[in-house]
Amino acid sequence: MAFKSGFVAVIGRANVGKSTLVNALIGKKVSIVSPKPQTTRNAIMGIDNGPDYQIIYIDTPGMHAIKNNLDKAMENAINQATADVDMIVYVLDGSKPFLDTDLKKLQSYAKSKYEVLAVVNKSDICSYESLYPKLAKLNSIKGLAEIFVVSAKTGKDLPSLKNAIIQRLKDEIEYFPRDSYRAQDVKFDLAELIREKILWLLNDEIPHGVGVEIDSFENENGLARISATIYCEKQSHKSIIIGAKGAMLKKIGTESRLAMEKYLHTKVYLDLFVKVKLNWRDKVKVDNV
Ligand SMILES: Nc1nc2c(ncn2[C@@H]2O[C@H](COP(=O)(O)OP(=O)(O)OP(=O)(O)O)[C@@H](O)[C@H]2O)c(=O)[nH]1
Ligand SMILES: [Mg+2]
Repeated sequence: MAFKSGFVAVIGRANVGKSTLVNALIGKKVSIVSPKPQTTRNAIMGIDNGPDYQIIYIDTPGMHAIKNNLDKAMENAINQATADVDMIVYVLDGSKPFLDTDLKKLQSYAKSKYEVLAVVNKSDICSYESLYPKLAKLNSIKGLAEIFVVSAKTGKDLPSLKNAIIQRLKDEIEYFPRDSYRAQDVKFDLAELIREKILWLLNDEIPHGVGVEIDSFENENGLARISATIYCEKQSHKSIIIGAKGAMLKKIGTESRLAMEKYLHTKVYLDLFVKVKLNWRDKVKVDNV
């Protein structure tokens, strides 16, 4: 087969497993994952280089109601990500009821210029009896290219999804070097690694009010020196992030450092600070609103 390539946007509601799916399809971790909705905030590109193909996946933030500038920026990221792709992989959570808003969105994408693959994820935690009526709903949508039932977590039926994507690639351009699987810069990744730990270690609404910035990053002689600031919205959040006698911040720091060492393949020296920045989610710059 001649070389083929193309762009695939992965979209769907928050927490359905889009990032898990992208990581599984590529076989490498390109996007952070957590049990909390709205984990992904930017469009993240992950590249799958096969012997005769290159698939560029764009993992997007989950669709949700817009409350602040960060939400607007996230919606923009979805719109920009889908503007110029060849295919849309629309992910649904098979273990939850399908909402009308999902079906309407799917319908409108299916009518548009895009090739749309509907992917029902989390098949490992749902029975076929419960899936059957949901699949019937999807089947009634005209214009869907194909429907898949998969588990991003166990990898079940991912090869057939991947195959369907490969079959639909049309371009012949090598968009990225064949040895790369990421398109973001290192500082972005490092900040995301810290944010992921915060999502896992802290409960409820605090993580969503948290942003991470890398203040400095030097990588010399097998040692990376990284300084980062965690921004939160309230003094009470700051206290929780720091924890009793600094225990939580220490834990976030240690776990982030270990993840960074794995990612950078060097020893890491990490300095972490916590600052209160009121309404930082409203101060996010929103491009092209
Ligand atoms: N059981 C099961 N859990 C899954 C599967 N795929 C993802 N998950 C879990 O679902 C949760 C959300 O996964 P993510 O990949 O972060 O979901 P997302 O759609 O990217 O979420 P946002 O970025 O917030 O929109 C995590 O706890 C995952 O481990 C699956 O196939 N089976
Ligand atoms: Mg995600």
